[in-house]
Amino acid sequence: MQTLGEFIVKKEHDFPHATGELTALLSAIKLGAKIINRDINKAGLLDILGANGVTNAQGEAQTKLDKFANDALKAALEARTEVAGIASEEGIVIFKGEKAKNAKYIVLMDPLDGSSNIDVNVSVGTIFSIYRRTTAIGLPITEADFLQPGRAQIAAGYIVYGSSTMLVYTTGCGVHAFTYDPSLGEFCLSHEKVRYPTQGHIYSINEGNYIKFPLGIKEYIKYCQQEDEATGRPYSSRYIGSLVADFHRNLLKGGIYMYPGTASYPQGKLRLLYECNPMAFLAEEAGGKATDGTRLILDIDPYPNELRQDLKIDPKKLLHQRSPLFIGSQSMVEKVEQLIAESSKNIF
Ligand code: P6P
Repeated sequence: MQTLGEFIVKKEHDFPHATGELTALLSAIKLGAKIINRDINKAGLLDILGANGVTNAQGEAQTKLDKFANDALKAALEARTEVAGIASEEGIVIFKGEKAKNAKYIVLMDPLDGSSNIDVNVSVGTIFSIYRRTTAIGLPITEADFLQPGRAQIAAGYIVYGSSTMLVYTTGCGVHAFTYDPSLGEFCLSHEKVRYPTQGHIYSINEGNYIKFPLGIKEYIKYCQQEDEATGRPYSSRYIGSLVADFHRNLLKGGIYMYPGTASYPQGKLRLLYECNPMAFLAEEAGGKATDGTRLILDIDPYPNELRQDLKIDPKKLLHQRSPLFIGSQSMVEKVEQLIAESSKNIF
């Protein structure tokens, strides 16, 4: 039985900064996760379900648990000396005081992804993404510190609140999974160095949007449904409507999750910075792949020079930019990329 803290100390060479700092960062996230887990499990008994009458930065109805989860993680991270600020769909919070001015790291997060599923008792998740600040130590960070390409992440992970609660993270040296043991109040190592199975047989996409999908996506869905013994097709369609839960199942069993651009969401629905990037870091570290259909997610620059030069651009608005997402087993992602490329040549 190895706890998350013991594992980090044992793997101290894995974290290129300092084990103590990663331990402190992840223990703050662990604390937030335990609080969220406790209240999700009793959600039906507490006055904590449903909307709270507030809309978030993009006009989406915020649920009571979204706010609760955001506040729990914010408090846990703000209490640490390692964190200079956080960002989520609720916006950017630059922590105040000398401690924050000298803190090395920033954290982006989706405190409760898929929260609308809680009312119907379906798995949900917390996603986190950790970077070093770009502003010099000793100065307050700015919004631009949160607009780094995913390739610059130093750690990322998620907590999935399902039949068991699991924390899955990477620091760039493999993906490791820990299962929460409520009797100990600890996350214990259950899967070390998780890797995608070479071939996956599961595809996850909201086929209700089929009519609005680009041609290449329609062709890939048909490809998944064809009979072909050599490639184990037809694949199984599994879509929970909760990115973390779909990603976690596909990571362990092999598969692909897709959220393409649609008429309702031309750039896809998922947020590049606090959903796509952390999941893409995990996917690549587990031998998988994550693209927007043509570019690797981790190579997308959220704040390119042409925007930095344009003083009319408010960096805060770029925090919530969306991206199409194709993520999972490498061979499956490459197949959909191939069909997207071929269909784009056949427009006329
Ligand atoms: P749709 C949840 O709102 C989420 O961000 C992801 O967790 C999930 O995969 C997706 O949106 C579901 O979106 O449009 O299929 O309901």
